[in-house]
Amino acid sequence: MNKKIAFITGATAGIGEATANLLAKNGYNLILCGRRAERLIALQSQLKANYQTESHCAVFDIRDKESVQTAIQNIPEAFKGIDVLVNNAGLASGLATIDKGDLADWETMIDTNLKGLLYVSRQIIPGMVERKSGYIVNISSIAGKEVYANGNVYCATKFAVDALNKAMRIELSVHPIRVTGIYPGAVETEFSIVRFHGDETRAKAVYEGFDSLLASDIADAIHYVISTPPHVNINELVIMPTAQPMPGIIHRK
Ligand code: NDP
Ligand code: 8X3
Repeated sequence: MNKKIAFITGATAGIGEATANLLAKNGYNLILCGRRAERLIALQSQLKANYQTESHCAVFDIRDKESVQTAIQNIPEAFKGIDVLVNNAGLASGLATIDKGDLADWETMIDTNLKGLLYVSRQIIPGMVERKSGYIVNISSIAGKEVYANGNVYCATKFAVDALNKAMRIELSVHPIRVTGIYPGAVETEFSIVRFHGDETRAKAVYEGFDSLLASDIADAIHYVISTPPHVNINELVIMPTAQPMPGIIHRK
């Protein structure tokens, strides 16, 4: 197998799923990760039929460090030489002022967006260091650059991803491993359904009256950065809908 291998967390939906499709189309073999096994298996068959992609489904919860370790250690030999890690899995849970926030929501976001990203990275980076090659794409958010009202803990986790993105680049460029942070504004995915705990009506309203970003826009950016020549490192890409110049301002029709 001489195709490059990309490991994508959160491949069952949204940005991760769109990225899996685009990278498969562009000749990558894939390790597809998420908790919803049936979605990963369906995606695996679809990518095989459409692009002859070989993929391995790794079903695990990134919050559970033992599961992360076991799933990554059990990757079949043919997929172990990971070229690209896309740290995408993440979520917002709730939208409330800091005096009213739900502690369980806070813990879910911290455990997923920050600790989960660390658990996965800690398992994969040593192999990249050993092979002296690799590309890491960290999906932060515009919420990792600007704080908005009621975003408090979600923003804090995405600022943390920004810090880790910089830290990885400082520490890993010597190997040489390249590291890019991507900071999207509003992308219509399952994100708001998850944020509002399954309230689809409230989620739909977030994207009404303007053209939000599409998951495929972020997949295009990921494909672009990992396709640059080895002497180029795109440090960061902040990508916003034209109608959302900053968090909190959306020009609705
Ligand atoms: P989706 O809800 O559509 O997808 C989220 C993905 O993350 C799913 O595949 C989900 O898989 C996975 N995931 C969530 N929690 C876990 C977990 N504990 N273990 C393993 N996988 C998990 O949202 P998006 O595609 O929009 O979000 C992707 C990333 O982009 C997130 O980090 C998000 O913060 C970020 N982002 C999103 C923006 C947006 O407006 N949509 C804007 C800026 C950044 P499963 O449930 O099957 O485990
Ligand atoms: C998601 C972007 O602005 O909806 O990370 O929080 S925002």
